[in-house]
Order: sequence, then structure tokens, then C-alpha cells
Amino acid sequence: MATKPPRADIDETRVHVSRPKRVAVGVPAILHALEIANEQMGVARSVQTLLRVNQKDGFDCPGCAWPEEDKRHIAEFCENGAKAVAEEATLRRIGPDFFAAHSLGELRGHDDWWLGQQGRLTHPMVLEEGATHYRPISWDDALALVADELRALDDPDEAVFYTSGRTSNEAAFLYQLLVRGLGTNNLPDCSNMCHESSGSALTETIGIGKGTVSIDDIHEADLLIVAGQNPGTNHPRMLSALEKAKQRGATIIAVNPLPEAGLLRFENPQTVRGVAFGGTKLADQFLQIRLGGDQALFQAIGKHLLEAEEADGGVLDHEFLAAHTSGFEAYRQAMADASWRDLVTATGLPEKSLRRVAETVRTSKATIVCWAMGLTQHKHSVPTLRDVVNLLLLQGNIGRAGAGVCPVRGHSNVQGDRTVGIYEKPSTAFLDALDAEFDFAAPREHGFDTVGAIRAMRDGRVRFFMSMGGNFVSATPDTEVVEAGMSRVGLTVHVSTKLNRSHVVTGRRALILPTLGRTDRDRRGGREQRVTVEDSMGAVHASRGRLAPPSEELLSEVAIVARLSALVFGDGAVAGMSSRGEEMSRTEDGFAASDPPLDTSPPLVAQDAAPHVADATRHDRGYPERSPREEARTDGPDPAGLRRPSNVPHADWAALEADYALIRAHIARVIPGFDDYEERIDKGRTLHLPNGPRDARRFATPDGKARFTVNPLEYPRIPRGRLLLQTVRSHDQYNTTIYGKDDRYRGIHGGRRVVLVNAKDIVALGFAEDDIVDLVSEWRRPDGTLEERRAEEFRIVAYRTPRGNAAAYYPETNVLVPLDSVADVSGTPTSKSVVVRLARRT
Ligand SMILES: Nc1nc2c(c(=O)[nH]1)N[C@H]1C(S)=C(S)[C@@H](COP(=O)(O)OP(=O)(O)OC[C@H]3O[C@@H](n4cnc5c(=O)[nH]c(N)nc54)[C@H](O)[C@@H]3O)O[C@H]1N2
Ligand SMILES: Nc1nc2c(c(=O)[nH]1)N[C@H]1C(S)=C(S)[C@@H](COP(=O)(O)OP(=O)(O)OC[C@H]3O[C@@H](n4cnc5c(=O)[nH]c(N)nc54)[C@H](O)[C@@H]3O)O[C@H]1N2
Ligand SMILES: [Mo]
Repeated sequence: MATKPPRADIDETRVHVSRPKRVAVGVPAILHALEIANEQMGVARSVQTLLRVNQKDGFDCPGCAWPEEDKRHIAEFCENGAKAVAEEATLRRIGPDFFAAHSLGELRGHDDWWLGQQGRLTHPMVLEEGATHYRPISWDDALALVADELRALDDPDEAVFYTSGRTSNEAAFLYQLLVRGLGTNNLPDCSNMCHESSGSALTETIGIGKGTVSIDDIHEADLLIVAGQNPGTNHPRMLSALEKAKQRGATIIAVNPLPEAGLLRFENPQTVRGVAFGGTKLADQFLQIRLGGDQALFQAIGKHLLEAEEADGGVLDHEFLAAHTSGFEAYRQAMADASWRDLVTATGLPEKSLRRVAETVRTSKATIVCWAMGLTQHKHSVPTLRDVVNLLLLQGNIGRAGAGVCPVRGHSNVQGDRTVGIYEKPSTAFLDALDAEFDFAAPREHGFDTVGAIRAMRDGRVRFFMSMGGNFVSATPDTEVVEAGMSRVGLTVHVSTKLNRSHVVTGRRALILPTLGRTDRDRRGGREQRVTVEDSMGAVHASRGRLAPPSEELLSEVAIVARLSALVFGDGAVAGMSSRGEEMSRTEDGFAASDPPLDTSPPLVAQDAAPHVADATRHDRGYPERSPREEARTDGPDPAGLRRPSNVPHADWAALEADYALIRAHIARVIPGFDDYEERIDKGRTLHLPNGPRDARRFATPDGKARFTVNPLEYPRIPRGRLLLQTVRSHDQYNTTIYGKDDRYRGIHGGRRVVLVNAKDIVALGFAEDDIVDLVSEWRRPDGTLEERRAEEFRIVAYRTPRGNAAAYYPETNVLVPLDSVADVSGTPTSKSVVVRLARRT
């Protein structure tokens, strides 16, 4: 039942184009943010809320994952953070009345902008098979429905559990425990589409899948290379850090096919200088690289450094190379063999420019490379990032002040979610610790990543899909395949704050479970709870919302997962607890009162009808049915008369729901680096997770060294008459959440269905500016057959992008991204590298 993505809500006939901005942020940005905030929240709530963003006793901005500095400003937010907050803290509500008034068919006709604008979800809603409307359902019935569906699976691998990166550490940790308790590692997340390539390349080469710099390092760097990133829009607070570095004398090099405003000049609204004097010029050099040319760029710089070393010496950090790295000689040889001609072709930059940047790198005393999606969403992203590491290793730029790798993460807790176990390929060490803590045996077999999950849905192998936040249908590649696959799923369950397309393109039955966001007060167990998040630099801190939740009906993500776990696993046979019902009644916020009677929902694995869910399947795969500690315990009927569930995680779910500190205590025992978790996040304190390369030049690779790698040069070849399309974010969106129709810095106003093309290409391809065309992607399958995908009605805009390269907005262009077009090793969809032709509309 693939439906055509709607686009009636934004009137595309009114798009107009002005000159792109050369300066980012400044006063207009803040005024624009306040306008949106006032519209959604009113003036008083706006001020009250925005002043708490990223403050020590406030909430973590749900925008990006850029860290806060230790000394906070009064207003520690940016334009786009303010928009993210306004979107969540809006006073608009949609409850049962809304769903009674709008049929599914009607909702499907709206785009994500319209759906998101309707307001916060207030009630659990269910869509029965064949129904035209969602109807309200109680939490008990909703969770029982989920538990029943899980029970009915033949194999836990028929279930998929997606996570978006806003989920707190506490909720994410419980969620992965639930999933592993069920017996699967099917935990795809947004990271699979985002920084997976960074994680893959960094783990292989330096032994940790994270960046190695702190915010102080950014300030202290001598040279910052910002490649494949648009911080003016997506990480605006990073501009303040770059400005600070700049004032201390740092050089900044921007590497991007597009001249993005924020990288070129920045007006800091926090300072008089920013407001009155036209801001700071940020980038000293702007390299307008071809899409996918970055591997060549980093090889070119490496080659130049090695040549300079050969000629004059004094370039490489020999001590570091000898003590901490392996594989140098092979890399040196590979760079000696690399041809300048290829490097020039791939980058589209003359050798002179490449050598000029390389000279800047040569003379830098401490270099940081920052990157985001421009480097991670290509077929050869992992080799590209390995070559970034190679370059930094040459001069010992890892593990010292002002130097290192800085993958700038997207979602505000995407890094934390990984840290606490949201991962389809968990390490054995993590699983062993989890087993020991919860007295069960987690499955060892790897699960589906995002693309793997879609393939399984397409092939009818997924019967249950649950999503902890996010908008799977809109965010993933190959929209038509995803929509068709989703419709084959038996039950789809979305834990969400706002309505989105994933709620209207569903499985045969669907549930919407409304939840609290970052800004909402979370009272559980008679007290206010806080949660924790990890920023892009491995710093963990507490976040506490203050606003009255949009409805009394909302449960926190933690509560939803805890209740579901209790339902499917039973009480976990926690020592000293006589029965599940009794324990529940100890909590203070109605857990027991509203809970379904014990005997109607026996623990999942206690049911004879489906013992295979957690037992037989695991046993069939050769895993022990029980952990050794479990084996040692008596296995008789428990006091409540139920058979003691074997091999499910044992935890006091009700207690965890009532006190999140208990979840943190579990995390601290399972995951290294969280010792004294509770104290270290107290009152604005920050817990810095250990980072081997940064802290002690310790590399958790097989040989204990940072590894040079040899990566044959790759870059996209664009067939004649075609363009290579990158799919990007506008200034008015947060991923699939569309705030408005403008992309102010790029000078696009009033519409999103535009394709930015080099003026010469427009003519060469026989079109004119403002022509309306279809974008047709061409994908050659491994067997040689050509597949076409079409996105209709895009307006051509002449733009300063390299010849042969084009850009258009995501998610509208996800229909064009072939499911099988993924990055080698990491499996990330190649969202920045889609071959298209412009097709005249017939
Ligand atoms: N306001 C706002 N903030 C956000 C988000 C949002 O949607 N809105 N999303 C969040 C998320 S989840 C993420 S992952 C980040 C995304 O942050 P970004 O990665 O900055 O986001 P994109 O819009 O995908 O921009 C990619 C940038 O890389 C450039 N680029 C594309 N291909 C190449 C290439 O081959 N080489 C080079 N050198 N450059 C290239 C593009 O021109 C563009 O400037 O932002 C986070 N923050
Ligand atoms: N073509 C193309 N595709 C891409 C990309 C690209 O650059 N190009 N970028 C990729 C990247 S980097 C990413 S990260 C993914 C993003 O993919 P997702 O993370 O799946 O998508 P979002 O749009 O961020 O999800 C927004 C939804 O999250 C829900 N939500 C918001 N806050 C909360 C909360 O606190 N709790 C809960 N439970 N729900 C909440 C709301 O219902 C909202 O509608 O998209 C990827 N897809
Ligand atoms: Mo992302």
C-alpha cells in the first residue's frame, strides 16, 4: 500500500529565491526563533522555557549534540535549538477528538510539516485492522496488546525495535534490556543512517567509535578542518566555539561543495562585537570540493606531508609514530603511489589548492578534523574517514591538547544511546556484563540495522515493529519500499511526542503511545525524576524538564518500557519480593491501581503456548537456556504460583520506574566509566566518560596501536548527462520535523521542492532556471539492471555548487535513495550521493 508522498500543504508555486546569505546567526536569527517560539508557546512560556535550555539545572536542548561550555550564558541556545524547543513545548494538543475528526486516509494526504504542526499527542491511540480512524485506548490495553503480539511471534527476530537519538540513557538502557530479554538484537537506530561510518572507521583505527576531543580542545586548536558539515544550520552553537578558537589564533578550513553561510562568517548574538561589527570571518580557506572528493583531499594532504618530510624533515611526529601506531610504512608507500591527477579529478580542486591546504596542515601545531553527514553518507565513507585518521596520525594529532577527531553528532543523545546498548552488533563484553547484572543470557547473534530491517520488512519477515521516537517511514531511504514493507507488519508501535508520517503509514494494526519530551516535568514514584544524556564529546549530564506535561495521560519513555517489561517478563523474581502485584502497589503513582490483573497477563515465557520466544529459540542457537547464576537457583514455582521464568532479565521493573537512579545504578555496573554515576551528575556536574585515545593514547585495537590503513582511492563517477544529488537539511527543519518553508541562509523562501544546480549545468542539460522537473534517480543493480525512482515537480534553482553536483532537501528526496545503495562496511544509506537526471514533465 505504498502511498504517494503528499505535498499539498506547502504551496510550492510561491517559492522565491534571493541571494544566499554570507553571514550566519546574528540578531535576525534570534528574532526569527522568538517569533516561532511565541507562536507555539506564547511569550511567558517562551521566556520561561528558553532560559532553562542547557542550563545546569535545566534540560538538555533537544536540538543537536554539540556540548555546552562549562561557563554558561544566560541564554544558552541558538535559533534552531529554540525552534526545537518550541516544537516540543508548543501549547497545541491533539487528542481523541482530533483523531475522530481526521481519517487515516486524510492524514496520509498531509506532509510531515502539517502533521507536526498539529501539536503534542495526549492519549494512547489504537488503529484496529481495517479501521479508518485511530481510537483512544487505555495504557493497560495498549501494553497488553503489545505483549500479546510479542507472545504470538514464532521467533523473537521477527520483531524490530528502532530508536531515534533523543531517548535518554535511562530509557534506552531499559529498552535494549527489554529487547535482549525477548531474545533478539534487532535494535536498528538513527545512527545507522547518520554517524555509523564514523563509528566503523574510528573503532577499526583508534579503538573507540567516538571523537577524541573536548570543547577545550576546539578552543585550543591551531587548525580546524570542518568538512561535510553545515554548522550554521545544524550545530549553531559550534560557531561560538569556532569563533573562540579563531580569536585565539586558530585557522579554519571549510571543506564543502556549498558555500554555507555559517562557515564563512558568523555574527555572535551574545557579544556586542557580533551584533555591531558584522561578526567574525570564520573560514580562512574555503575548499569547494566535489561531492565525495574528501578521501582524495585527505590523501592529497597526507601525500604532501610525506613529500615534505622526505625533502626537509621535521613534519612527522616520529616519536608518536614509533610508540603508538602500526602500519605506517604501507600507508607511506600507498601515498607515494597515489597520483596527483586522480586526486585533482576526484576533488575538483587544482593541485596548487591542495598543496596550499596541505601546507597549512604541515605548519599547524595541533589539528582537529570535524565532520558530519557530508563525510558519512557516501559509498566510500568508511575509507574516507580512515584516511582522515591516517592524516592526523602522521603529526601525532590524537591524544593531545587541541588535536583529534571530532565527528559532530546529530541527535542530542544519539551517542549516549549507543553507549548504553542501543546497537544491533553489541560486543561480547557488554553482553556478558548485561547477563551477569540481570541474570539471563542475552542473544549473541547480531540483529538488523536500519537497512537490514527494511529488507526484512519488504520480504515479509517482520511481524512487529516498535519505535522509540523518530519517524522511520520518512527518515529512511527508498520511501516506497519502506511504506510497502511497513504495511506487511502485523503491529507497529510508536512512542512519540508529535504526530508524523510513521503514524499514518502503519502495519495492519498500529499504536501511538504518547510520551514526555525533554522539556516536560517527569514525576514518577512521588518525586521529580531526571534523566541523563551524553553529548558529542562523551560528557554525560542530567536533564530535567520543568513544564507541566501536555496531558495527565502521558507516561515517560522509562515508564512505558518498564511496564511493558513487567508485563512480558513478570516480576523478574527479585529477591524479597513476594509477588508482582504487591511490589507494584508499593509505588506511589497508580502503577498498581491501573495495572491489569496479574493472571490475565502471565509473563511471556511462562506461557506454555509460546515457550520458544525466549527459550527454545535461544536453545536452538546453542546458547545456554539460563545464565550460570540462574542455573544455581531453585527452579520451582514462585510464591505467586507462576512458573519462574527462565532466562529473562531479572529486575524490579516497578522500582526502576519509580526511581531512575536505580536504572543508573544498573548502568554503572554494566558499562565501564559510569562509576559514582549519581554523584557525578549532581547539580550541574558533568561525567566525562573515559576515552582511551584522548586520555592516555591508549588504543583498544587488536595490537594496541592506532592503525594506519591503506585505502584505494574512490570517488563517484557521474554518468554523462546526469547529476550527483546530495540530500540536505534546510534551515527550517529538524530532520523530518519541518518548522517552516524557508532556507534563509541559502536564500530559498516559501518552498522545499527545489533542486540546486550549477548555472552552467542547467544550460548544458537544456533547461532554464525555474523550470519544473522531475528528479529521476538511476541505480544500477549489481546484476546490471537499471532501476529508476522518481520524485516529482522540483523547481530548478541556479546555485554555487560544483559542476555535476546538485542538492535538494531531505526527506522529500528519500524516494530517490535506493535501499541497496549503502556505504561499504557501515551500511549507511548514501544520502549524499544519488545519481539523478532532470526529466522534463510530460
Ligand atoms: N536545526 C537542525 N539541527 C540539526 C538537524 C536538523 O535537521 N536541523 N539534524 C541533526 C542531525 S540528526 C544531524 S546528523 C546533524 C546533521 O548535520 P549536517 O551534516 O551539517 O547536515 P546536512 O544538512 O546533511 O549537511 C551536510 C553538509 O555536508 C555538505 N556535504 C555534502 N556532501 C559532501 C561531500 O561529499 N563532501 C563535503 N566535504 N561536504 C559535503 C553539504 O553541502 C552540507 O553542508 O545535524 C543535527 N542538528
Ligand atoms: N535522504 C536523507 N535521509 C536521511 C538523512 C539525510 O541527510 N538524507 N539523515 C539521516 C539522519 S543523520 C538521521 S539522524 C535520521 C533521523 O531519523 P529519525 O531520528 O527517525 O527522525 P526525526 O525526524 O529526528 O524524528 C522525529 C520524531 O521524533 C519524535 N520525537 C521527538 N522528540 C521525542 C522524544 O523526546 N521522545 C520520543 N519518544 N519521540 C520524540 C516525534 O514524534 C518526531 O516526529 O534521518 C536520516 N535520513
Ligand atoms: Mo543524524
